[in-house]
Amino acid sequence: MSVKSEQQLELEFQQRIDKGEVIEPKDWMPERYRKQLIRMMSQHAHSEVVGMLPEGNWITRAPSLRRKCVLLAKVQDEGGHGLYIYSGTETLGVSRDQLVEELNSGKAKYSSIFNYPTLSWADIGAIGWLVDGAAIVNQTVLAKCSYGPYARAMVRICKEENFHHKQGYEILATLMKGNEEQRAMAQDSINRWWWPSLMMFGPSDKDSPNSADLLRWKVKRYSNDELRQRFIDRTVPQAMNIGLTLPDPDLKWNEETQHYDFGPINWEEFFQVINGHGICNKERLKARKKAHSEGAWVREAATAYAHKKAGKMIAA
Ligand code: BYC
Repeated sequence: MSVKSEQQLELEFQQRIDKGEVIEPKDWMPERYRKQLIRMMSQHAHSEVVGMLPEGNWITRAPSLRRKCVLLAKVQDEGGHGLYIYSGTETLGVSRDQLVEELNSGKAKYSSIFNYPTLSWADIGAIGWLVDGAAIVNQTVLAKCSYGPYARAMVRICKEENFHHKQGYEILATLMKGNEEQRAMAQDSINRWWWPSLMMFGPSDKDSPNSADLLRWKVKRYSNDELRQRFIDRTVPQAMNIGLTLPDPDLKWNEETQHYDFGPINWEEFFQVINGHGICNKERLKARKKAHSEGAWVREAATAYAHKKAGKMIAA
C-alpha cells in the first residue's frame, strides 16, 4: 500500500476545500489549518464569555422588569455561545481547560470591543445594535466556513444574535423617542461605540497576517475590510431611521461604488487594546479569574459525580 506524502495530502485537502466540501474532525487536515482554527475559534469562544461582563454590569440596573428579563436572557445566551464554540474547538484535539487557562493567563486574545466600559443604560442598546450587528455580519459568513463543527455552531448562534440585535435597536429607538436627556444619552453611547465596533472586524486587509491562509481554506469567505464595509452599509440607514448621528464627518454615500465612504480608523488605539492596554483589559481578566476560582467547587462536584456514576456502571 502506498503512503501518501504530506504534499499530496495537502493538495487533496485544498481540492476538497475548492470544491466546497466540509471538513469534519476525523478528516485529514494540515497542522496549520488545525492551529489556525484553534486560534480563531478559541478567541471567539473567549469573546462570548468575556462579552458577558460589560452587559452583566447592567442587569441589576435595568430600568424595568421586562428589560431585566431580556438582558438576563441575552447574557445567558452569550454564555451558551461560548460553550458551543469551546466544544467545537475541542474537536480539534485541545481541551477546554487548556483554552480557559490561556485566557486566564492573559495569553489568549478576545474581541477588542469588550475592553470598553458600559457607562449608561444606552450602552446596552449600543452593544445589541452595533456589537451584535457586527457579529452577525461576521458570523453569518462563518456559518458557511469549511470546518463543519464551527459552521454548525454559527447557525444557532446567528439566530440568537439576530434577536440580540433587535433588542438593542429597540432600546435605542425607545430612548430616541424619549426626552432630550434620553436622546443625548443614546447619542453619547453611539459616539463611544461606533469606532470600536468597526475595529471588531480586525485590522485592514494589508495588516492582517492570518487572512491569506484563512481565505484560501475558506474559513473566512470575505476579508476584514469587505465585512466592515458590509456592516457600515447596513447600519447607516438604521441610524438615520431613528435619528442617531454616526460620529464620522467623512461618512457619505458614494454613488460610484454604491457603498458608504468612511473616515480613517484609529488603528493605534486598536493595537493598544488588543495588546492589553485598553480601558478595561485588566478589569475583565480579573473578573474572569475570580469567576473561575470561585467556580472550582462546581467543577470538582461535577467530576466527583461523574466518577461515582462511572464506578456504579462498572460495578453493574
Ligand atoms: N479583537 O490577521 P487578523 C460577540 C487579532 S463576540 C481582538 O486579521 P484574523 C458578542 C487577531 O486575532 C464576537 N483581536 O486575524 C459576545 C490577530 O492576532 P493573533 C467575536 C483581534 O483571525 C457577547 C491579529 O489581530 N467574534 O459577538 O484573520 C456579547 C491580526 O488580525 C481583533 C469572533 O471572534 C479584534 N477585534 O481576523 C455581544 C469572530 N481583530 O491571533 C456580542 C471570529 C483581529 O495572530 N473571528 N485581532 O495573535 C474572526 O472572524 C477573525 O478572527 C477576526 C480577525 C475577523 C476577528
